[in-house]
Amino acid sequence: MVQERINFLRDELNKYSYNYYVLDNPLISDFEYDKLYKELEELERQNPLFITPDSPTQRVGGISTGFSEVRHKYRLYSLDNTYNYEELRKWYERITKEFGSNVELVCELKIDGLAIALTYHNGQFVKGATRGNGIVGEEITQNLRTIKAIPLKLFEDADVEVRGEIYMPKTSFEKLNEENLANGEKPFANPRNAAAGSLRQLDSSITAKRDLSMFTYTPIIERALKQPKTHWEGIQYVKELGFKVNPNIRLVKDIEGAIEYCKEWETKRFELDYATDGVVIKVNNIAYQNELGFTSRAPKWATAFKFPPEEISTTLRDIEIGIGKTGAVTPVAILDPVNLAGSVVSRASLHNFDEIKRLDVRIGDRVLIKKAAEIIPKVIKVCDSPEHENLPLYQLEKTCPSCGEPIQEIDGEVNLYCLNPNCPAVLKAKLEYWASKEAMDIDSIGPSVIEKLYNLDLVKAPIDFYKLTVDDFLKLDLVKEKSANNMYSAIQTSKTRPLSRFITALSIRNVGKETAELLVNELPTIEDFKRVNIEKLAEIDGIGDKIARNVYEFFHNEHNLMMLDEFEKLGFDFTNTNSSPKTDELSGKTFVLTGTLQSMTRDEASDIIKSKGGKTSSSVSKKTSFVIAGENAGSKLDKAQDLGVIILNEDEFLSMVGMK
Ligand code: 0OX
Repeated sequence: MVQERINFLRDELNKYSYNYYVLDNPLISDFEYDKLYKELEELERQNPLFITPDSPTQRVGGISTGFSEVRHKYRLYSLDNTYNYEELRKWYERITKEFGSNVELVCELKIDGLAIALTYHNGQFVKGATRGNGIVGEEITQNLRTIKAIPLKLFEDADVEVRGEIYMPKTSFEKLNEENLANGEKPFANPRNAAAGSLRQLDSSITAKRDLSMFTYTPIIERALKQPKTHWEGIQYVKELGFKVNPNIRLVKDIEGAIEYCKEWETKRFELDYATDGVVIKVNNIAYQNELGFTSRAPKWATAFKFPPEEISTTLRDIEIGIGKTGAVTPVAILDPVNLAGSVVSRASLHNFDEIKRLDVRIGDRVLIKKAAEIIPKVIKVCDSPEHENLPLYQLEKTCPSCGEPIQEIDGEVNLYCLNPNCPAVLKAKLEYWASKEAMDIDSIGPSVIEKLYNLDLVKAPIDFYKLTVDDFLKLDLVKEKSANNMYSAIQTSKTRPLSRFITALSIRNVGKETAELLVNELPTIEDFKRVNIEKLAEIDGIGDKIARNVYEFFHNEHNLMMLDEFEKLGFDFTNTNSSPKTDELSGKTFVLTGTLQSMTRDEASDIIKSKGGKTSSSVSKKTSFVIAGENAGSKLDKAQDLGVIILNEDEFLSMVGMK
């Protein structure tokens, strides 16, 4: 009896949830749903043996300690893309050459979310993973189970893998950001980041509270009642199995039909409550797809038309001067707030003062701003207007807004600098960089804590972090015992970071993470840094004269040497070079990475090389063993060709390191 009631409630609730979240067709009120849900919850509590994994009460799991890596059964390929209709026609021509004219195409909106893969066994959801690099992703099954548009059980007892895009509706994103701001938390930059942040929660009850959904777009049917012969049929079939599919998908006769679809959605997309960044066009016939196959990174049977990057005009109200950790002065445009690509923008990059001169930007101008792939928008031009000529020319600041010292030029550098070593803006920027992920990675010490510590005269230089007591943190407003303890121990932990991190954190001009690693490879102890001369430094592969001089000067400055001694006395472990590779198969080989890689970032590729005993360098020379060239590789690729250095594409590199 009870079991029957439990089964009945479960099936009813699943039906209502499916209608609401997948079909967007509510059948009952929230109140009625909640009433049935509570009844089921109570019955299950009394009869736990009758709980099944597909019960709506079983969507939220526990807290996990981390996400494990999973190798995808089928690789998740990338997509070739274009901003241009002519290229779409050329792509189609190559296809019709093989199969005759009138090859049917399927057009889908390209959802700007996170690609994931879901595995179903005997109709049950068993595993969900992020795309990762397309070969290996992260297992996030627990979190995906909380998403109501993802069925826990299919309408058929089938074995399938589906891919799709997880997204957060624009309205939910705005609401979440309002809540974050009200709670003093950082807002997300856009719905995509909000969805990604929600999926990366270790506590699945947090993911469950976020309004996430999923559109399914790739069915891989391993065992089921039907085996679709076209992509269109496949999409209809996954709908029958219980998945949510974007309603705006369209079957067209040829490329002109697809172009019409792109034109239509270029403007209509702003009416949608989810972010889209283009149209995916796929050959409908699966036999044709199989014949066309894949390039090293993408299917030949699909391509993406990307919507042009959004641009919008607004008024430039002011130009603020930012001062970086090396004293570099960077101008930032302060704008009348405008909505651009789904987020409100009130600041934009102006790069440097040469750029201001080139664009002839004047305060009060109407300017065009653009957001492409990068998150920070930039000013791209001044809009024509009769007022422009009457506005005063922008006058370069002569003194640093933070310390009042003169702003200066440095030979051979585009940037201008504040060279006052005691400038508060420079000191704070150095402290922020010291604590950042890239450098000493002191979790919980962010810019606002640093501002407070600085203003209370508790920290003026990185060494001061290590003299703080728990009581010092309690002097900061809003800081309670628990977070004071956390901050204190995060600082202590950072003492054990490898030497390359410490060298990075020092903010030596032109010495970033990668250069610091090159240096530590050759100079494994801090004593080596103190002893080495300029000539020896400049001989290190990837280290030019300028960097050699900066490093030498840093380690021959009396104040800096005293500071290093102090670090050592405070218990810093400079012996941790962390350069011992896991294997030595690439030992003696130097790699230069150039262009955009598809399956990983350049930093990740560089980590792989180092873990196998190889070295990376930022410039190509005769000593370079291999250049790995990604998309849009530029002058480094040309130089490699000139010097006869071996050039690898991404796939060749992946094969070399055993990842393909
Ligand atoms: C999307 C989307 C992404 C099929 C072969 C490579 C990509 N973001 O909406 N990818 C695909 O297709 C795969 N379709 C989509 N609709």
